[in-house]
Amino acid sequence: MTIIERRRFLLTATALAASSAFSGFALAQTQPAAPKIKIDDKSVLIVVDVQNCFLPGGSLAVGKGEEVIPIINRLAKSFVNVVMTQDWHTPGHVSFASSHAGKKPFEMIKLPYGDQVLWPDHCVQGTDGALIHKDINIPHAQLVIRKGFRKTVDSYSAFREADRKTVTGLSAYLKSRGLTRVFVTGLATDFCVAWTAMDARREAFEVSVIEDACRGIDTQGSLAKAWDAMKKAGVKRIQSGDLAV
Ligand code: VGL
Ligand code: ZN
Repeated sequence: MTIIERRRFLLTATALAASSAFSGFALAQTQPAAPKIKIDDKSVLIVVDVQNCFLPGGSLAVGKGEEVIPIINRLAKSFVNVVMTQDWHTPGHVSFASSHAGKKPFEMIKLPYGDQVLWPDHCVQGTDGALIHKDINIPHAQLVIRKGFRKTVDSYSAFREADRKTVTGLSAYLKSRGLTRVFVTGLATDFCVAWTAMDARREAFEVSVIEDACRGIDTQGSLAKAWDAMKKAGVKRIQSGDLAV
């Protein structure tokens, strides 16, 4: 190597080292954050069953259910379109363990329309337990769908009752308003949220469940099973922080 060659070599080597160090630095600094999901005029927030019976002190309290309330209130401010659901059972409802001699809550029975989990009495029409929790602050919500109001048929889903035939009218309501993007929150992740989300997919809506705005009951592995089924159905699993709110 001549002196000149040696100088050129050293210069090139230094430049390469500097540039690769720099690009490594640049890569670490500018890793793009996933773009936030924008809420548009085709988006609707569904707030499922945030009712006294499912909250602390309620007859079917969902663990940490109260934690969803501030999250849902905050999210709802960014949605023009909000629908709430209300579990709304008759006294002596078929889904209550107390309606079946010798049966206990969380046992399963067979009904004409299929398997039914039995629950403690909850959300009886017109009782305080059935009220939407007082801390839910969404005055602009436009519709409350009451479900499970027939004595002999349960309804986890806000779209279709447990006989899988009777519709609630929610699909037609959303479609006639041009609402195609559904964001589901509330209680309980593994029952009413999951069934609502999967039925929304079946009705061809784009569906996201906002995980941290939901809490589950988780009886006999039901929470993991529900997430699995939702994934298969094409439901997106997102966090409230993924939304541009
Ligand atoms: C629900 C069980 C029974 C729910 C309603 O809101 O997830 N779970 N009824
Ligand atoms: Zn119920």
